Amino acid sequence: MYENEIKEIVSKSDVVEIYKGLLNLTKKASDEKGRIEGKKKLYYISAEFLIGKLLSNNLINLGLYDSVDKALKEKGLSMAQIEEVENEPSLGNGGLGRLAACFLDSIATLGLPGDGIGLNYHLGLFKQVFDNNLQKETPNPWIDDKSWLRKTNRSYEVRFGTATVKSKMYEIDVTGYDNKTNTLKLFDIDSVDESIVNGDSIWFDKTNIKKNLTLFLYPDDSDDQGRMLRIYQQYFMVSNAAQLIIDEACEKGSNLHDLYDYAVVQINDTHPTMVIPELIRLLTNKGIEMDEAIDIVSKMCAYTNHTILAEALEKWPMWYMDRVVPCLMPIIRMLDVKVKEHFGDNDSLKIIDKYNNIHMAYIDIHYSYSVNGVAALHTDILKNSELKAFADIYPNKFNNKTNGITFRRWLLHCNHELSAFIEEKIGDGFKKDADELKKLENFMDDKEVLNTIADIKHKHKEIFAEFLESRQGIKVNTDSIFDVQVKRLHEYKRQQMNALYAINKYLDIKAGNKPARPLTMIFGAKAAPAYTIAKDIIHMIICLSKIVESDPEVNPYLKIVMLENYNVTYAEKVIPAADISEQISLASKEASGTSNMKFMLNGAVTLGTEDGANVEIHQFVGDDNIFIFGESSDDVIEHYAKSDYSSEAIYDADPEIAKLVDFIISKEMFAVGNKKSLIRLYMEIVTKDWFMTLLDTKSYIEEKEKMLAAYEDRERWEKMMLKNIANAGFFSSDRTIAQYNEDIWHL
Ligand code: 26Q
Repeated sequence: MYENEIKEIVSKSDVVEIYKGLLNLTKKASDEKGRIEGKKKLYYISAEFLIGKLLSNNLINLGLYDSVDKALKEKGLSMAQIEEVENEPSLGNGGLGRLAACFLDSIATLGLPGDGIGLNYHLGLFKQVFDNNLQKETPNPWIDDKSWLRKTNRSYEVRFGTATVKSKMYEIDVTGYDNKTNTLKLFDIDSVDESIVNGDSIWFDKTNIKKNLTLFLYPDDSDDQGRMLRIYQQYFMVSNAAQLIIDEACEKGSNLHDLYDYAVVQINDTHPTMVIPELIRLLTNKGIEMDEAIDIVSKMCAYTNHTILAEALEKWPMWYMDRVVPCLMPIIRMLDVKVKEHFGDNDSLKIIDKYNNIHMAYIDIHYSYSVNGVAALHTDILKNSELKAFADIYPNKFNNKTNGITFRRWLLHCNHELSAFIEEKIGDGFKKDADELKKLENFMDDKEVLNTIADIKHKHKEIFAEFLESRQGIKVNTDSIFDVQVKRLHEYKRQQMNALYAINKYLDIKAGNKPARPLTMIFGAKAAPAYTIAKDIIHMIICLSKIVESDPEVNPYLKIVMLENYNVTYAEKVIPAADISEQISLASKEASGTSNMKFMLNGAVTLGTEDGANVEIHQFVGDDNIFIFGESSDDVIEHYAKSDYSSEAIYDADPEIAKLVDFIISKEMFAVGNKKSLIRLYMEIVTKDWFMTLLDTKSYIEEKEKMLAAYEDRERWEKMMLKNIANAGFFSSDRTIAQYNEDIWHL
């Protein structure tokens, strides 16, 4: 199909023209596939969709990739060169946003009618640059004539307390793999003004809603105005969503009393919570009685929780909401009163607490019909501790949906070689039924298969090395072990513990213990602009990389790399190249993790705690094919309950650990780094260490040493790789989405 068009496009003289030609061809092809239709439709509302570049992904899903690739090769070009032309939209922070993108892919692939609803942030999340070994944030513009956005005529009025705005809806096609098309709908306003941003910073006037409403994703919320803007964005998103849902249902013949037969809303974390009162408000405006409106809305909304960190559970002061969304406040107050009528004046269930804060998650739990966690352990913790009061009154609402990833992007696209080799061995059934990967276990003793898998890994180390060099001018040894930790920077994810390992290795080499094989430690992480300690940790890692780099005694054996502006594109390069997948969060804190699944699928072996979906990965691969260490989640939860953890006690009692922590404020570090930042980090670890780094540091170092030794037993390691790939099937988002549909959406 489209052979002649492809030939003509590829014959153009420059890569930008070829890209644009392929963009238009892809848009046309996805349009010709037709839309996925059905009486009932899913609306997946999310403040974030971290979709990544789309060209290759769409070509794969439309079955055009191989023809394009072949035509390009005939002209001496590669797909990678064309991909370079496309900007990556940065419409998400991390896991939650990327999950939403994987879900859209699987929803379309399974042929389910379901659209994403979000915001068209012009400058996205910030772009990270390193300046003086520190993170600096700059804008990340992505919308130009090479983007996938399509402007529509749909427009709604959204009324805030202070102003009224008129929206414009944009669309991006979501192609299903060998299936029809859904859409991602992104709302925006015409009056947004990118020129209010100060130079190449992310500073802007936060008061002028008409100019800044969809300028950035999650503006800095370290002050009242930033937080208020967040509420403006959230309400703008859900008011558009609610109006769209009602319009589309009416077009299909709904009389609104039966709205739940036409629409189901998945609320992605608490950010879209206001869709509940907004739908109730709109239904009552259309003449439906309040009690019935609440009943209708509760039957159509389902909520996903992505975190158990108290500080990330949104609660907003009532006065913000009074100012920004006054028309919702009578409804929210009434929802609160009804909870009290039912359950009495119970503090742990109240929507509006005694300090007049509104708990967004509690609106979701009381007024939706499903509440789910994102991994088995996470859901258990929600039910048994964090949200126990709710699980007791609504035992049937709670359910688990372990996260998944789309194999189209995270295997077929990012690792063509592995995907093709798997197909050669077990056929192409795994592309639609991921469980078929299990057939690879038949080759566990096939030396040739094991060797080929190792060769593919090496090839991806080379591809990554070339990419890294072109991006950051850094060279890495592709015969070294690639040890990778890429994820948002947060203390609970414990990049600082991995950095303590680096210090340990550095000191060890200095003491004369040369490792059997060089180690390349790769980090990638953005820190929230106002999260000081997170930025201090990035600074520490960059300083360590400089120290190691300039020390000829150490640099043949150890390399530390901090990827600049880690994003989906970088992930697609570094994950297939990884040997070790670092998943070292403090047990009980990582809801699921999804990079753990991507690494596994690409043949990396996990070094992790029993946290999030690591627990399930462990169950699938068995004790011999994963490296587990650290305190259990039960014990961690008990430490918090008893407040009996003291990092200072560990520091005082263990000179080995003290030596590593002290290095943070050594003369070597001060020579390359910022004294204030390093001292602040040192003090934090020694006197606070809220996420118990020092508790697990020893067992972490021991386990990692075991892992490096295991790597030298090549056959054992290759078997571990194969075992991980063969058991990744469960973590396909096609499985996750099938379960959402079976248990929640019923499309
Ligand atoms: C909340 C209040 C105020 C400002 C910002 C926020 C906020 C913003 C983003 C809170 C949370 C997020 C993002 C959370 C997130 O990405 N969670 C991750 O979700 C993944 C998908 O389920 C899981 O795999 C990860 O474990 C979880 O950390």
